[in-house]
Amino acid sequence: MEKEQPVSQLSLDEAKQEIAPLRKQLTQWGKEYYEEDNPTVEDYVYDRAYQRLVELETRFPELKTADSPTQRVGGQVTTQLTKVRHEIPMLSMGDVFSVDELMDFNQRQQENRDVEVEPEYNLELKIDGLSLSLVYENGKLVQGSTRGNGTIGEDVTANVKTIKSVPHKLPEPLSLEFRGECYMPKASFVKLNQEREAAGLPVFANPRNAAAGSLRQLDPKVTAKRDLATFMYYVPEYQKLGVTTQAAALDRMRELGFTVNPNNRVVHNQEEITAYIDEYTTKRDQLSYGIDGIVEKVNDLDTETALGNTVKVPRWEIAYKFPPEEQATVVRDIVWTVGRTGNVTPTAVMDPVQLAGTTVSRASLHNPDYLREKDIRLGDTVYLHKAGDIIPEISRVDLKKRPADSEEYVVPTTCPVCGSELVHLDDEVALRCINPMCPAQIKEGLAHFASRNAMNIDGLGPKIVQQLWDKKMVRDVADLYHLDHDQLLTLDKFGDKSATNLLTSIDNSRNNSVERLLFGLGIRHVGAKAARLIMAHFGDLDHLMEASAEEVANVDGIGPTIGESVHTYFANPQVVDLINQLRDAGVNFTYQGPTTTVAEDSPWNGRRVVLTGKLEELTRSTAKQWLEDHGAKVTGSVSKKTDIVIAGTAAGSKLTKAQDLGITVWDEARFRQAMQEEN
Ligand code: 1X8
Repeated sequence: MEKEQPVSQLSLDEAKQEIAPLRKQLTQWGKEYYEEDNPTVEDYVYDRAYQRLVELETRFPELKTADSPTQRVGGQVTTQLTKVRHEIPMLSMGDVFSVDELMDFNQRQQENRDVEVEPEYNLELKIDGLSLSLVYENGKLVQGSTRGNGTIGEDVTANVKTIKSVPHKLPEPLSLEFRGECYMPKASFVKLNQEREAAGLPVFANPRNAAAGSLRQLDPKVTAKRDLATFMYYVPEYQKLGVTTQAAALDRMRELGFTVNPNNRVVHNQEEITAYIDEYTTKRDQLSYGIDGIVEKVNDLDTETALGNTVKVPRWEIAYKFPPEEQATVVRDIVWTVGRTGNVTPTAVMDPVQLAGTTVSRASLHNPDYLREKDIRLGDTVYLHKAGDIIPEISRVDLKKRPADSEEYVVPTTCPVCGSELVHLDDEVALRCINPMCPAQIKEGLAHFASRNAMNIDGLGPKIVQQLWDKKMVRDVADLYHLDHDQLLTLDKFGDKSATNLLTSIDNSRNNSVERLLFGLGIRHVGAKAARLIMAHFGDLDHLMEASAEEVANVDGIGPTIGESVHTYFANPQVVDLINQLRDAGVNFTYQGPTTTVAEDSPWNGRRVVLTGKLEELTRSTAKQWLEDHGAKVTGSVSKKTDIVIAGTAAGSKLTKAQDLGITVWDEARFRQAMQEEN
């Protein structure tokens, strides 16, 4: 994103090409943010993309469309709450990402005025919550509503009345609308998520979503149980309050019994603006509520009115958004790994750096397009940030630090494991190894076959699979059923007991209901749930193998993609051969009725995890239970077999050992992110 061409250098055609997918992406993100209270990208990613669209549409007005995200304020309103119309629209603000941009904004604003002197500004904190309108009649609270799309919001009166900081009655008989932000304090957010976790409910991604999810409830009793708070900051009809400045309006609101944030400051020049921004960039982490920037407002309210609004945003106020936390480091290597489906993904390996509380040395580069787009090269100095505050990501390359002899990174054309030609299937961005005999894929496939939601062969994890492969004892899943005791004794650290146990597990798996087998075969797009639906319908594997793509697609809950994929898979003679071998090995092919499976296709299956140090937001037992429910083995000591160490604060020797052994270490936040992804 960082490396995109300046809009000024684009041709109309290039702009056209860029603009459609950009709009689609922004619409999707907007929907997730405004309607589902569930954003999938960080705000600044959205903001930058949005700005890019604004720039494109400004330079090429002919490309503007009525349904562009730039033509909408906020999202569309889709909940079942009663709708309310905002007589005075609730606009969102424009935003800037640097002091320079802020100064440009001020300059342009100044040009819109016929007064020489610069205006006084009132600076306020930008609270990370959702906008709220409170309407009073004769001093009585009669309506609370959300912004919605700016014109139509949602009626949350009953919910708002449960918030302690919202006065039901004012000391004066005013008929007036007040606006502000509804938020959830950081500590309450943490506590709420703990409780939700314990109750097995999905957690909220951040305090803003928690606030939105709590306020936009059909049942006010739910809202009442959540710790919501408000900061009020705006009175559209300020004249009725008898004030002339924004700072005085804040004081008046405080007198009326509203909670008003105490950190506003009236400033007069750039130095004072910069000082305020610097101060709160530092203090931000110490506040008990989240802020994502600073709001600058013209302090004189008549000047505010005179400046007015553009179609979409006010000319008298602007948000300065904090930059994300970043660290510079150097890329030393780009490694490629082959997944079960042949997906070949690059990972950047960098000099370790401290970033938002953890040591980071690897970041996924997702696919070749991403890598090319960012033009990341070996030896490059790059900036790392954490997406969603958790997942390390390279934001950009520092081109000034690029070594003189640097060469464009050449994406491999052959599989790093089997050497066969790599391809892009359909229009996929992913690079794939489509050699069905690729050892990496087969090994991943074997481990998947044995995994908990598939054939559930206890004791057959990736490490054993590796040995079975190296010793040429197993080449496909059918071979597993011909292993004998003596062979297993040759495996590392295998004795009589472990050999017997593994053979018993393998033997037991013959009797599994067939949906486990179908899932275990690792057919593209067929997850545990789809496998269950398909087998419940067809009853046994032979009937399924005779079915057309359409017949499979017609199963309730299944669609054409899976239908096609299943049909293509079974049309392969090598597959038919494998199925016959499994049949001969006595593996059950019939559906035996509903069984319960834990989280579908959980990546935690069979993982060995060690918990160490003090966890702040989760209890040790909740974490352990969750891991076990998702198929992980939680063990007490770190060894080479350990897959992941989850380290809380003050972790000691286990953490050191994990680092020595090069084992993946996660902090609590990273783990919580993973929990969220699974839920
Ligand atoms: C949004 C916000 C504003 C203020 C604080 N926090 C916000 N999230 C403020 O004015 N102090 S103004 C605003 C808006 O969308 N107009």
